[in-house]
Amino acid sequence: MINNDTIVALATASGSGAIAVIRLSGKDAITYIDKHFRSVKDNKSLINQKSHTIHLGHIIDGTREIDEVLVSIFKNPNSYTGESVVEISCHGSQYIQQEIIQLFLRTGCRMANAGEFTLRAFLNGKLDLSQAEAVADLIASDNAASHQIAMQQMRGGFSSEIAKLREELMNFASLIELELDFAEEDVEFADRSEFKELIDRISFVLKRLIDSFAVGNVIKNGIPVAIVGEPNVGKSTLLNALLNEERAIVSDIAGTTRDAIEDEISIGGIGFRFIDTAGIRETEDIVESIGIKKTFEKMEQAQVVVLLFSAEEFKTESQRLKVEIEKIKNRFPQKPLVIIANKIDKITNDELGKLQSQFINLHLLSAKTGVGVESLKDKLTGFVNTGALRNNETIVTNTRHYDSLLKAFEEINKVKSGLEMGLSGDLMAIDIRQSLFHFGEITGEITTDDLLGNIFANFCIGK
Ligand SMILES: Nc1nc2c(ncn2[C@@H]2O[C@H](COP(=O)(O)OP(=O)(O)OP(=O)(O)O)[C@@H](O)[C@H]2O)c(=O)[nH]1
Ligand SMILES: [Mg+2]
Repeated sequence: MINNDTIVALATASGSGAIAVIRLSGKDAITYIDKHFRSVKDNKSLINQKSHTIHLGHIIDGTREIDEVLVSIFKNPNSYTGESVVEISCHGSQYIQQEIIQLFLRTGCRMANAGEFTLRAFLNGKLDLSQAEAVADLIASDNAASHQIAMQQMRGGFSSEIAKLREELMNFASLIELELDFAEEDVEFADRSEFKELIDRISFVLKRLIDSFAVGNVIKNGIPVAIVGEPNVGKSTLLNALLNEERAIVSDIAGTTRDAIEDEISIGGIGFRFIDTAGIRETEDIVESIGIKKTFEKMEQAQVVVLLFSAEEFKTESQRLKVEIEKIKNRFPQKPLVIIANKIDKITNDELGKLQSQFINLHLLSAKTGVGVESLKDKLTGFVNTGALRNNETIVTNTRHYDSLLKAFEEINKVKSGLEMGLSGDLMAIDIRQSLFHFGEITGEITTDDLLGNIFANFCIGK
């Protein structure tokens, strides 16, 4: 992939705003802007300006002024992409944005593909592949946790950990391969006990990174929490209370919610996706029964299930509820379950006390008055293991990295048992090379055009 052309794209969000930024990158970026820029004060040529300078002037198409703008100049190789980059800050009218972009397309630029600026940064060695992916994660981050992880990955925390292991392993691989050249002499350049120590260390780090994906995946995608229960117990009211918004229709008619309703909020810096579901009951109604089927699917997919009953029912039908709770527990034995008595505003304090002694761990709540909603949020964050996050450890959030780590781990374990069995150097070298390959996949020492295409296609245009 060699890029000889100069690309252009809108870098800010599409639509109108106070200011928009249009970005050019490539060998002719500065020549092109110079053609269409007229300084406000003097007749300066942008070609002769220093890198990292900003210039006030007009974008002109022949004699026509399109806008008054600020132009920032970054000269190759000191820019985001490593090429010459020009950023035009113009007034954020969509008309102006389009006029300027069209002007540069006519001048010789090509419209940038999704993620192409970052792709070029990668190809020019400005960032490695996992850092480039972190750029997309950073843009997508919408809570403190995903932001923290993306920032850490973008700074290169993850890559440097991988690169270090890879280098050490590479050194040993070379020594072992060197031994092969002296096969007749039966020499050992690679100290086997040192090697074993390294393999153990690598295997330990890989295991930690692989395990971190359980947390990372949850942080990146939000934690799905299904709110389930019989009709009319207040599931939709609870959803609204959690979101602080009238998201779902609430009514005293049983069977109000028929389709699952989802929305996300951040609690304690972590994204939670709440799913309000159709109340579970026997029904003849076809639409409702489809909704109920969906409820069970959502429970299946959820990380946590919030099971709601009405406090009044607890009072009058406690035996039945015990059976219902057992049913759910048996159906989803692995799933963290929060059992809630809602509508506690409708029962007396005495009755509340009784309830609590009868059902341990029952969460008391009134979705209507808001009592118990905050403590429910605390309980939910308790389900997320945030230890790694607090300690600022590297957390893997990317499925591609996770896959490569698993494969590398598998190969390293082969090397390990090879060492234990006294496997010959040539066979061991193969396994080592394989694990090196998977390390390289993460940081991008080893890539294919297909892989790059897939990764950068998920970026926005202009990034
Ligand atoms: N007093 C009191 N009423 C509540 C409370 N929570 C919900 N309600 C009322 O209970 C009724 C049913 O509430 P919804 O939130 O629609 O119940 P739901 O579980 O979503 O019901 P379906 O969608 O039919 O399954 C409404 O009239 C709510 O105002 C509460 O904490 N206290
Ligand atoms: Mg409802």
